[in-house]
Amino acid sequence: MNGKIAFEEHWSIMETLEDAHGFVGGSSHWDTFQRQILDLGDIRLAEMDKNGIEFTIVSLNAPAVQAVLDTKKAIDLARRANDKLAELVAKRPDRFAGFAALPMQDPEAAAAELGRCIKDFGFKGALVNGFSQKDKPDPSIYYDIPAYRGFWGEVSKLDVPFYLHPRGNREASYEGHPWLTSSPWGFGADTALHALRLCGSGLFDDYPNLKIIIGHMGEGIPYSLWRIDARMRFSPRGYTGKRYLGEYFLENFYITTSGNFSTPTFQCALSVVGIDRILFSVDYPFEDTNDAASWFDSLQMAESDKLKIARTNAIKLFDLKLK
Ligand code: GRE
Ligand code: ZN
Repeated sequence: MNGKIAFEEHWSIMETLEDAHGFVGGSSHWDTFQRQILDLGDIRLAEMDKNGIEFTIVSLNAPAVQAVLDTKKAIDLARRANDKLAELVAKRPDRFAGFAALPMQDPEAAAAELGRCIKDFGFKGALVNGFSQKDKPDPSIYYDIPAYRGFWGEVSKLDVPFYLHPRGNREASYEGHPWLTSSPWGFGADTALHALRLCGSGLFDDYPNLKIIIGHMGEGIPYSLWRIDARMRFSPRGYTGKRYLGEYFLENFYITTSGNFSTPTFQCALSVVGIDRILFSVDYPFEDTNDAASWFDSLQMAESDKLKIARTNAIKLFDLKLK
């Protein structure tokens, strides 16, 4: 299918490149990977063209800004990365747009940076790599806490989507099994936890128009949603949302197919969130664009539904002006 839109697609500056190294196996693969992730031109466009992807919203790699302990440095890094991304996407506005990287260590600075990127660069929203570290590696800062309500107020005012993207975490219970901390498990587990914390904090009662995107077919939440609400009747301790958690998930979240090209998983996610809230993405260059696109293209479903997932849902969500 042509005309697809993808938006969990990563790019890196030299300064954040090393953050990806540990996740990319083998030195020959690393050579190719570096070329792919640093490029915002011919290499990426050729992959998009081969796989029917018309438009990509590009974001900085993970964890990048979220792992910079010095807040001033985090603010500066986000600003420089966003400036550079703006310059590059402006060369091909017909094919690329940007998501803002945000210095979440300082909620006010993060809100200001988002506003700048939307107003000055026409970025389509933000992509943030999970919790932030500030001053010292511990504790992890999640954005449901009261210090972030003002930030969310600004996101709500700007009315742009916020992509909650994974990063590695450091659960004590993962000790001795470092593979558990990253993309096979920990990325998704921590992102799901973060999403549930947002739902349970009353955030969406305060700002009902917030639009949060999570990747990897919903990071496991669609599969668990029924049980979460079912068990919450008996264990609601500390839950401050006014409504059932599932209602927030179904009204305030969108999910993408990034990095999870499994048909049974897709069927589950689709039947839980519905055709308007599931959208195509790849997770380039951590994933192979052809794996994502050929899997998606081969799905047996009505073409009109496929077009929503591949394209029209994204046009609506990001208010894209594609011809
Ligand atoms: C990602 O950014 O999506 C990612 C990483 C590292 C490994 C896998 C992955 O940053 O999907
Ligand atoms: Zn990703």
